[in-house]
Amino acid sequence: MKKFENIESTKLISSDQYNLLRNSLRKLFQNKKINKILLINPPDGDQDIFNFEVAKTKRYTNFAPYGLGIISKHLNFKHYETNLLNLNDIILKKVHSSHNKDEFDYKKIINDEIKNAIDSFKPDLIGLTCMFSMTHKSLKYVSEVIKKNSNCPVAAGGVHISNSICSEDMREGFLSDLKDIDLFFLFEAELAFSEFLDLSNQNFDNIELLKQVFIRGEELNFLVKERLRPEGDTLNVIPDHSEMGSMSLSESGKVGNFGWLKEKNQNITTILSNRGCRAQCTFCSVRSFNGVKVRQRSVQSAIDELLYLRDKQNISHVMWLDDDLLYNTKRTMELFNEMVKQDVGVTWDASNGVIAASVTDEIMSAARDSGCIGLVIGMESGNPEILKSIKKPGTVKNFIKAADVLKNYPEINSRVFLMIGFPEETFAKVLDTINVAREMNMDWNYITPLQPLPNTPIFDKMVDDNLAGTEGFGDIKYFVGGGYAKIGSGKSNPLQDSFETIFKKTNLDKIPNPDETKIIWAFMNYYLNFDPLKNITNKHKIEQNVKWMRYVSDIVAKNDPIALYYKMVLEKKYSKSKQVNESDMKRIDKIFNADPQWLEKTKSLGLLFDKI
Ligand code: B12
Ligand code: SF4
Repeated sequence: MKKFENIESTKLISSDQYNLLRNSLRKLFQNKKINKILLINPPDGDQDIFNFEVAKTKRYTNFAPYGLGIISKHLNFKHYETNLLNLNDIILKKVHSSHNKDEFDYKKIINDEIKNAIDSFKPDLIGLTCMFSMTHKSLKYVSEVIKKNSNCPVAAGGVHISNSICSEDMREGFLSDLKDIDLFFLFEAELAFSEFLDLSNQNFDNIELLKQVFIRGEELNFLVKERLRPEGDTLNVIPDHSEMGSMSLSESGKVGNFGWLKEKNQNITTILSNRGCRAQCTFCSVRSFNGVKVRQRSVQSAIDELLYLRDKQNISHVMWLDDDLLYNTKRTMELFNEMVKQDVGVTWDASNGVIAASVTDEIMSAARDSGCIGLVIGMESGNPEILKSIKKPGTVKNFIKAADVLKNYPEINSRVFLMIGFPEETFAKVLDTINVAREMNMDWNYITPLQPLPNTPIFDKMVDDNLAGTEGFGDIKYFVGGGYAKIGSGKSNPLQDSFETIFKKTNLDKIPNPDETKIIWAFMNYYLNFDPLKNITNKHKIEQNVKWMRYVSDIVAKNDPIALYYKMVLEKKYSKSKQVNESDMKRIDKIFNADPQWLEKTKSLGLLFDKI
């Protein structure tokens, strides 16, 4: 790869470098005026991981491309013309309008949509977004199709772009894999990008203002790290939700973790209030991406966006995108109280996780009154040593206290994020997590094996210790979260393994290997999530969990008798009927006939269908 210059600021470079950089940019832009910018959101998953049947069940994520929406608005302020092509939404909508798989051609849809958008809009520059490493291959494909159809410069931005360019271990492989992208914007780039376009329209006469960008140069590549962070009023921008397609996203995919709580045909989208997080967990890239300190948007501008979503976009539920929604008690109370005062009437969830120490009675009471129906606490581990080593903001005491507070708000479906598989985590330490989670007794536990992600301290350390490789980042498929997950895909369900004795037959001071981690996952999923469902008595909890189990059993894991068993148990409690549903009994016979191993498994767990 070409040598590259890592420069803090263009103000600090030599005149030779300055000229090299300017000439490279002039060559790329050919003195052409930039006015029209086509912004593209690639599908979350490429063709190889896209599964038509899963898409039909609406389990794939279909989030508003909020970052592109914000960028678009900033460009419009400066009179640039923009057009937003949401390929993720388009591909999911095409699945729903196709009668069968043969009618659906993933690549043709992408090729045609990109070609049509370029032919009709005639952009001067194309901007791509990419948030997840999992989307890398999809981004690559989209960039190749663009280059076949257009000669204009192509820029990309988003968390995955930023993290890969900033990671010394990843950068080279990343850049040689994405040859059709000319410019890479780092961090939150609405200001840096619009400044860049202004500079290009002045033929780069003056490049002192270049910020947070990687440029493929003729002789040298340049990485300018200096940031132009959005602060104050710049944060109070309401993106154009009709451009992002907010009104119909949840018709064809999943928006957040709590959509199953809402009635069908209600529109859900996302909204952003705070940027950044007060913490710096070692497995998370938020600190390096957003920088230190939490920046907050004005309460009124967030309320205005909610009212616009309700009145003009027919939205009845939103998911906050924030990393640290409850940061600053005074501001949080003001936001929730104003939502009540201004009669917003839109329900909300915090799928992304909140910090346990902020879950107080005062906050949760205001949260419930303002429409909160679901939230997740970020806990990860119940072992104090692990919590310290991953720099998690919270102690076991905090987590248990937060869970106690949430017991007073049964209307809110309250969940927790747990992680397993930290490099120094023994069986005994995992047991600590299990015991704390049991004590907390939350509505559901999201259990995720550690996935070291680029540009995080844990990733860098694991690479140094030879515990993680730097190749294959394009192959990352997350273990849970979203329909691209491996669990519940039907083929090999770890719940079928004999997980019950995993902690009994092992030396607890040993660190589990990857196969054992999978079995631990099954143990935790069963004993923390399914098993406690039979003891629920609170009416809100029964109602929520009937809906949840219907979603899990009827949509996510149709051939899993464990989910079906608990759905039947809860439905019986809910309807107070003595009978179980006939069609469910037929379903279970079918599952056992197809796979007799399941009959043994459910029997060994004491799940007796004829005794429900
Ligand atoms: C909201 C969120 C979610 C939401 C939904 C995300 C969505 N698709 O909208 C939920 C809760 C579902 C979620 C789930 C997960 N998430 Co998440 N999530 C976030 C979070 C907190 C905020 C993202 C966001 O919307 N920010 C606000 C918008 C405005 O910012 P933006 O899109 O980044 O856009 C800005 C810039 O990137 C840039 N930009 C973007 N595009 C472009 C394009 C151009 C041309 C330019 C110039 C600039 C530019 O400018 C924009 C404006 O400032 C980030 C952390 C973070 N702070 O980024 C993690 C983050 C993205 N998530 C992460 C992870 C790991 C996950 C999960 C895998 C967790 C799990 N194990 O289940 C799942 C996977 C979901 C899936 N697809 O299967 C990681 C991703 C790391 C990676 N390399 O892949 C992050 C970075 C957090 C972390 N742990 O480090 N997540
Ligand atoms: S609390 Fe959440 S968002 Fe904040 S650093 Fe930790 S994992 Fe990242």
